[in-house]
Amino acid sequence: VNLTTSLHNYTFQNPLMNASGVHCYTTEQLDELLASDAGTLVTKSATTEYRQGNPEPRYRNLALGSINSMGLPNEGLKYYLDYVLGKQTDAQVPPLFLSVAGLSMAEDLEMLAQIEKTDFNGLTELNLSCPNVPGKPQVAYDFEATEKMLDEAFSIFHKPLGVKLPPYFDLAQFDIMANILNKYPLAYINTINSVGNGLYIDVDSETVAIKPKGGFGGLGGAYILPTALANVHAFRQRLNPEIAIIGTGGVQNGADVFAHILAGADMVQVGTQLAKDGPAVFTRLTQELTNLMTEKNYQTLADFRGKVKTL
Ligand code: RRO
Repeated sequence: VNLTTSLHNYTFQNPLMNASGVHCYTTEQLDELLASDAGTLVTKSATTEYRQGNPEPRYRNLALGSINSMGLPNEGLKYYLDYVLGKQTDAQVPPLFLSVAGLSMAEDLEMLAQIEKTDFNGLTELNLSCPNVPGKPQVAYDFEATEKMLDEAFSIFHKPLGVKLPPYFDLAQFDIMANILNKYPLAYINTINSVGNGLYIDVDSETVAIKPKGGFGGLGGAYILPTALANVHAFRQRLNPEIAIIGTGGVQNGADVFAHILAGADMVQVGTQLAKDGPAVFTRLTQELTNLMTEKNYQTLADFRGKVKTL
């Protein structure tokens, strides 16, 4: 069995990686991902400057997933840019993903301009879907703002660029967003971010699970797998074949990775399960995926990618 996958001229030994925000704040955590069985990594979404983020507790594991309202805590773009630039000269290191999430279009453009000036040769991910900064709506739920953002981004940025999208729930939203995305030379889309503004309530204590925003936060884990698969598949049906898809959301085991690829994912990211298990999760997931492919007599990911059957 061969787990090799490619995305926009980049090749990876396997399709698995962390979801941005999980185990990728510090160089120590990033190094642990590089040392793991993940195919590559993405850094925590950066702003131009260090941010402390929201008050704790701001992340909780739940029986069926997770809820978070981190509020974009990060070390600032320079920290993550220095990290990827330092690693990319090592031939053992795969191509890396660098995530940015400005609090305004101007901040996004400033960060893209900074990256453009360097010789970073990996992929840049523009996060248009952070659900947790009070007063800042998720950009990608505003179709006009998204189009404007992409117009401006591609006018100044010429390296491989992807966008991180929030989940959509209406087929009309997929039509509109795919029409916009197809106008640009995107390397990929990453779908989905957490399902924004869920509310977990513990009935014993009659209390919410996290402190920021009165308990509202982004859902991850098993709660969101069908929504994630729907977004991967709906976009695969609508996007130009040149735009790759990273499937993110609800992966607990190798069968879930397989399902994302059946829906059309080129690579698959792991958030909540990585938070629960640590980087060793990638050893288990690659093994479970390999076992399942062997049982099913598939040699490569291309043998089943996008080939989900309908009734
Ligand atoms: O930091 C966060 O609160 C956060 C971000 Br930027 C994001 O994109 N998705 C998420 O669930 N949390």
